This record gives sequence, structure tokens and C-alpha cells, in this order.
Amino acid sequence: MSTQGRYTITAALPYTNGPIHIGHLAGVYVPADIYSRYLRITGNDVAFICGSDEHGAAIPMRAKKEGVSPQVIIDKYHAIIKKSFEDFGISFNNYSRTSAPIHHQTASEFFKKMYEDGKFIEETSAQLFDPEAEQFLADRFVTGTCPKCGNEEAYGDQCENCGSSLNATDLIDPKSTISGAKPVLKETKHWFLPLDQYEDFLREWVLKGHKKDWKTNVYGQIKSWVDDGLRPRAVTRDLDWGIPVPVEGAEGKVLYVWFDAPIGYISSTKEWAKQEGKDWEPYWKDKDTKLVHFIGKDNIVFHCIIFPSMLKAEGSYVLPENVPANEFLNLEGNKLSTSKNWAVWLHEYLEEFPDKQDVLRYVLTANAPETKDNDFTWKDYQARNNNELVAIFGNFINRVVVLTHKYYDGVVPTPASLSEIDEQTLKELKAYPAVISSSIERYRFREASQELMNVARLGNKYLADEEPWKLIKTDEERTKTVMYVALQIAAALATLSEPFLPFTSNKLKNILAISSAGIDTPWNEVATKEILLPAGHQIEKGELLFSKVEDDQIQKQLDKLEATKKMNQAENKTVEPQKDTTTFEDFTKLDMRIGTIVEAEKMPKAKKLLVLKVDTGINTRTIVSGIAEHFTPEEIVGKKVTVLVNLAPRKLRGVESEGMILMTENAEGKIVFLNPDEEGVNPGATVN
Ligand code: B3M
Ligand code: ZN
Repeated sequence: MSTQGRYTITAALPYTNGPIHIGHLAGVYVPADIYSRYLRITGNDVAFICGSDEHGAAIPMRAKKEGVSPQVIIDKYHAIIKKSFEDFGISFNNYSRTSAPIHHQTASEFFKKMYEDGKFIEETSAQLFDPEAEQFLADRFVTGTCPKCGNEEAYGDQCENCGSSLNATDLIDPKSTISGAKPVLKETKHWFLPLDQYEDFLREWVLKGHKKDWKTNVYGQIKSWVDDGLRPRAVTRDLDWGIPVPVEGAEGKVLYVWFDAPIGYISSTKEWAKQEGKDWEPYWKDKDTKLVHFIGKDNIVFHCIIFPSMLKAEGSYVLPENVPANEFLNLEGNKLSTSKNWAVWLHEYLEEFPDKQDVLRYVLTANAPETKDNDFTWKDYQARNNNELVAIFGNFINRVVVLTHKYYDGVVPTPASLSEIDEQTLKELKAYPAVISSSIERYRFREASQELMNVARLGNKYLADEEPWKLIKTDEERTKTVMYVALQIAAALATLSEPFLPFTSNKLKNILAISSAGIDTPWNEVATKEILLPAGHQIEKGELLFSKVEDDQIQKQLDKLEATKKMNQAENKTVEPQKDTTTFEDFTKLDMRIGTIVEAEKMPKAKKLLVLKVDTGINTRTIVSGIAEHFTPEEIVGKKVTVLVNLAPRKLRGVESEGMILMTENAEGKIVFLNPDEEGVNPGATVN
């Protein structure tokens, strides 16, 4: 069981350019909340810290679109997001915002200290500038082809296909996402954090040391970045929205949002400590404090490479103990997307299911994207609610409460001596706290949530085996014992469910009149305390803990998504403008053939790539294609495709690709091949 200590637990600061959805909750906030609640009720000193991330280029961009000032945007979404967190019981000790004066001050001081200690390199360099929008382009506003893997949709700071960390100027064929224009290079001075000087430190800290128990996805990403070699990274930007760079000669420049945002964890801690009359420093500077960052996988580099290097450079801070990053959650088979409105927004969910916060928390935990991307479906939501929360947890509590009232007017009966089954059941019950603790402490929240459900299963099985409703007719004494044992299980559930289902735990404590009688059992005592609910204690009637989700409620949600899909399809009909005229001679230089895919396999460690063997009629050759997210290898073997066969070969992840498969996208964004249906069109047939 956990040792008592001090924990600073951070959850990624959400950008205030939109509301938050189930993906955010599943990936970051619910696991962070379970962990924080658990540590609190097991007697630790916890600062659970978050706040809104209100800088960066996305905010003024959004403001421009809506024709308002950036302040209007951040105020609006800060309020919505903050309320969503409260509504879902995310128990932050403090939820701040990076526009707060305390943050501007903290981030400026952090920068200044590093500046004065000579931790930055000052460099005038050529940066990408959008000549149409007349502004320098932040990394996320440049897309282009990844020089490492060929992914055509890499961002200026990172390729999401191969995970490489990039500089915007590395991209092949860069494009501004603001105007679509081809960016030009323009000189500008910036301050760089020389990450290359931190390689040894990072290697030592993460790769060797004790960090081997980090999640493999996190460890793997860090290792590959460090192995690839790190380069200096600019920590200032040419933007008019953000924290002004606090040194001379930096007019019109602000701190890079990823420099200031993680410092937001520190500012938020300071703000909280001040309110509480505490000293903030031990939470960040005492070497015994455990700092844990909960984030999504797209934030790994910032929390495992850049921020630790900043903390190290500054010199007086502790480093993260762990960064349990999650993978992504999809919705009904498609990527969650704010711009495509493909999401379940938390504030909208609550309009439909006003008393089902815990249901969503539970479903997102039971199906959390802990080790791989996962899919949220409304059918699964309904099944988990109806078959688990209602049929197992709710049903057990309901039977116990109803029978206690029916037989004993709600008073916990006095047991006779316990039978072997009773002893065995209580023994099993008392083993659960340690099991659940161990799962939580290893960040395995899915597993933990299933063990919690097993406690309710234990109770249900006990009642089903002992059948007090029959027993009451023949053996009143024995019935008392059975109900007494069942009530102990109910009381244990009230404690053990708290981190996962805080609203339910609270309701259950009210039903069992635990809090009012001052007989709340702390987590650490569930296993050892002889009596959780004493004989003679009066319980309340109370309401049902869970209720069924009906088919029509689910259908309504599915219809809503279907409508979104239709709308997106209609919008997608915008046709790309025609390219510049080409000559017939140029066209004939392209040698396109019909081919057949004869073999296909996944490229190791590359999510999007398949390595294909294609019979082109000329020969059977290797072609690497970025279609792995759209097809399984099995389903495409035997398919006819159109191949550009005389494309200069190029190496992708060490495999030489000799040609390109021609494809298009359907309205739903799924890749489809250009393949002739015609019988008798055989490999080698030319396309012209
Ligand atoms: N604002 C959230 C994101 O990338 C980003 C996290 C900051 S944590 C310091 O979605
Ligand atoms: Zn790449």
C-alpha cells in the first residue's frame, strides 16, 4: 500500500480555444483524478494542479475567425472548461489560467533566471513567414512532408506518424495552414534552449536510472528522440499574444507557448498555496516530492524532454517521477476532431444525461486508451451502464438496502457466528483494497476499475448463493448474519468506489448513513477494520445509484453523430483548385501501370505504413504506402491498384520503396484505391 508522502500531480492544461470532450476526460483528467483522489484518501499530501492554457497562436487565430478579441475567447472557454471539470468531479486543488498575473510573473522570472545564467543561445535565423497573412508561422501552422518517414501531413514541430520531433524548416513542401501559401524565409532573432546539451542528462535520467517502469509508449518515444539526437529549440516566437519576452531587444516577441504552459503548473501551485496559507516551494523543490504529469501522447516530448531540461537548467526544481501518458480515444471508429465536431462534448453530454457523470467516468476508465488507441461507442456505453453499473453494482446495493429495510426497518442486524462462506467472503473482500491500490499505483486504472466491479460481483454472488429472501422464511437468525455480511461489503464499496465514482460513493455513504454517523472507513482500514458497519446502525432509504440507459437515448446520440457526418461530407465537397497547366510530354513521363498487391505487412513501429509487394507486370517490387490506418494487410492482398512505377525510389524507415500507389479519399476520409473493375485488366497494363 502507498507510503505517505507529498505529491504534485499535474493534468495537461487544456487550450481555451474550444470546449472539452470525452477524449480529454479519458486521456488525462479522469485518470489524474482517480490517482489524486486515491492518494488523498490514503493519507498523502496532494496538490492536484491544472489550469487553462491561454497562449499560443491558436487563440488569436480563433478570435480572428469569430471576429472578437482573444480575451473574449479565453474567457468564454475558460469558464466552460472549468465548469465541465467541476461537473465531472475532477478534484483539482487549483484550476488557474495562464493569463493570470501570477503566471506571467512566474514564467517571466523563470525565463529571466535562465537568461541570466546563460542557458539560452541567441540566434538570428530564417523562419517561415506567410507572405499572404504577413506573419511568422508558428509550428502548428505549417504542414508538409516529414523528412524522416514521408508522411505528408507532418506539423512544423512534430510528425505524428513517426513521432519525430521536427523544426518547421525541415519540412519538405511546407504549406501555411492559415492562407495555404508557400511560406518564405525571413530573418528574425530568437532565444533557443540548446537541448543537445541535455542529452546526457536525459539519457541518465530517463533511459538508465529507475525510469524503466515508465509506460513503454512514453519510454519508447523519449528514447527515440534522444537516440535521434536533439537540437536547440526556439523558446520565443514572433507573435503579439502571449507573455512578452522579458529581456531587452525582444520587442514584439513572446515566450513560446510550450515554454510558458508547463510553468503554468508552478504558477497554479503558487496561487493555490497562497489561498491555503501554505508554502508552495516544497511541492516543487523538496526532493521527496513526487511530481507526476498526466498528459496525452501528443504532449510527451514537451513533458519528457523540454520541460525537464528547463527544470534542470533552472536548477532548483524536482524532476517528474513519472509521466503516465495515454494514447488517444476515438469515437465510433473515427478520430475525435474539434474542427469536424466529431466529439461528445462534456457540456452537451450533461444536457442529455444530467445525473450520469459517474457513468461516463466509469466507461472512459473501463475502456481507457492506456496502452493503445481505443474506441468509444455509444453501444458500449449503454452496455457498461446497464450490464455493469446497474446490473452488478446498483443491483447489489439495492438488494441490500431494500432487504435491510424490509426485514429490520433499516437497522444493521446483529450477526450470529459466521459460517465458512461468510468468513471466506469477508476474507476475499479484505484482499481488494491492496489489489486496487496496486493497480492504481501502477497507473493501471482500467484494471483497477474492473477490480472495483469485482467487489460488487462478490457481493452479488454472495447474495445469490445465500438467498436471504428465501432464508428469511426458514432461518431468521442466519438471515441476519447474511445481511450483516452483505452490509459490510456495501460499506467497503462506499470507500473503494470513491476515486472512480465520487458521486456514487457519496450517495452510497448517504444511503448507509456513514458520514452522518461518523463511521467512514478510510481506504487503508477497509482491509483491517473488523466491523465497517456496526450492528444497530440505522441506514437511510435513499435513491437508486444507477438507472438504465434506454435504446432510444442511444439512438438519439447516434443520430446526432450521423447528422454531423452528413454535414462534414457536404462541406468536404469543396473541390481543390486546378493545378497549373502541364504538358502532354510531362504527362507521358509518368509511367502508371495496373498492379496487384501480392503481399502486405505492417512496417514495424510505424503506425501509418504498410510494406507491400506489388506485381506490376514488369516485376514484383516493394512499395511502402501510408495506408496502415485504413487497411489491414490481410484485406488488401489480391487487390488491383494503379501504380506510378517510375517514381524515383526512396527509402522510408530504411526500406526502399519503388513506386507509389494511386489513391483518393472518400467523403468520410477513408482511403480508396484507384482500381479498375474491368475483367481482364492485368498487371502491367499501362494507364494513359
Ligand atoms: N495545452 C494541450 C494539448 O496539447 C496543451 C497542454 C499544455 S500542458 C503544459 O492538447
Ligand atoms: Zn515522420
